[in-house]
Amino acid sequence: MGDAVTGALFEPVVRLGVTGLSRAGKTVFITSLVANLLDRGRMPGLRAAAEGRIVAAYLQPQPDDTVPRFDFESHLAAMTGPTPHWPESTRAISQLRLSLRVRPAGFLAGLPGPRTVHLDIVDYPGEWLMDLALLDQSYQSWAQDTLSRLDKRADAQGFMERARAADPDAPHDETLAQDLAGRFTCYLGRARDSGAYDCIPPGRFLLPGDLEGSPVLTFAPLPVASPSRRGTLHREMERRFESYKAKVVKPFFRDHLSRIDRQVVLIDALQAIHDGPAAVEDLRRTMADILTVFRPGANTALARLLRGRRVDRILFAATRADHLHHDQHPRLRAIMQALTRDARDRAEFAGARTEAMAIAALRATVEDTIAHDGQRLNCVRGVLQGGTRRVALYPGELPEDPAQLLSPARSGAERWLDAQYDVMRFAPAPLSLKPGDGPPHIRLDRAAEFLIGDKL
Ligand SMILES: Nc1nc2c(ncn2[C@@H]2O[C@H](COP(=O)(O)OP(=O)(O)OP(=O)(O)O)[C@@H](O)[C@H]2O)c(=O)[nH]1
Ligand SMILES: [Mg+2]
Repeated sequence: MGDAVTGALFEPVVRLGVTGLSRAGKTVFITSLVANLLDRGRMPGLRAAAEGRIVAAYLQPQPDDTVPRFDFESHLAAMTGPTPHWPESTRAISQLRLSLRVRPAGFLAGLPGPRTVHLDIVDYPGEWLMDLALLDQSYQSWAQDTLSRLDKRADAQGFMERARAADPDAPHDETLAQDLAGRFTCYLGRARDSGAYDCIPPGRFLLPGDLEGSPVLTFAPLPVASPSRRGTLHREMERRFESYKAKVVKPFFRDHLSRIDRQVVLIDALQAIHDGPAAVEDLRRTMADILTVFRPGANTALARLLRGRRVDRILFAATRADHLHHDQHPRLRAIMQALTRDARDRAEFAGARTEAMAIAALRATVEDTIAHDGQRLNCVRGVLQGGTRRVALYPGELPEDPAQLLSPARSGAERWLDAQYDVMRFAPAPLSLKPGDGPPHIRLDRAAEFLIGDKL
């Protein structure tokens, strides 16, 4: 019994959730984090690594047999191979176990030998989190909400016309249901591609995986006012909506989310700032929604699904900080902190530690100073994606006071008053890594310290 107890005590498992909307940088983050935990030369900000207490790190078969393995080796080969490129988009949940042999610190330091800490990293699409809003809604209230939002968007009018023309009380017609669902899905895709940060559920419509074409994904919001009658289009839409909640949304929260201890939410804040005040406002709303997911009120459907389990640290990380000269990093962080604080207030959030950072999981640029119109500009240089030319990027000066962005965003301004922020896509740079060094990054070690440092 002594052994069993020591085993359980000294082989803790930390489940780290990594999420973010599509293209936020989840795959790159996990790949670089794992590579930098295997080779810790660039991780001085992770205390256990700096103190030399991590004696070994190795990948192990993960404990969940039904979740796809995160394809670390291929992603790393893509990013650090002879012709470096970004990894392919990944569209579902995946997982990886990294085990660390750690010499204890502090009052446990007298214990014999190192102990093992298992880090289970789970990559899942942020769109799936947004489905939480559905759990407490009926088909009718979801349809009304969604239609009133879509009504305001020009690019949704194609779908809206069809939805208005359809008679919910007519007998169910599968061709019509498919047509409506198809148009609705197309709209969701367009909204996402145009940078709508405020993403509209159902999240699985855009990332269907092996559910593609199945009835749980073949429904759409219809203008309905009265209870559904048997055999009608309305009744069938309602049934599929309920089925989506029961068979898609609930299992995700119950089987995956409920087991997460630490969470990082990756956010392409620079893109949102480039897109303007409305995008920044969407982002702030989304962050509050995300916090609600991790700390649900006691009597909600989610709290029952999670059975009391709660995430205790959440990091909001602005990715691609390598697109800014380091003299602007504190400003990007201040903006993220202000957004996080706001989201916390909105979500009436208490209990877990939250932190905001500006990071780059894989640094693709170098810093430079150029002369422009008699001024010296601090910029970054890199090779543009799909090209071979090295270019300099001066994305514009972020304000020192985050309120200069957040206030216009909140008050519904259409564009920034006197500023403009550029974005570019850089390709990963060819690397020649010293033995013991992982890929170059910005503050990935700090992110790791916040997320798992206390467990090592
Ligand atoms: N410069 C730079 N670009 C990055 C970094 N991380 C991600 N990117 C860019 O962001 C894109 C998306 O990164 P991924 O890691 O594939 O994003 P994801 O969240 O896994 O995307 P999906 O799998 O499609 O949901 C990459 O193709 C890069 O262009 C980074 O640290 N630095
Ligand atoms: Mg991915």
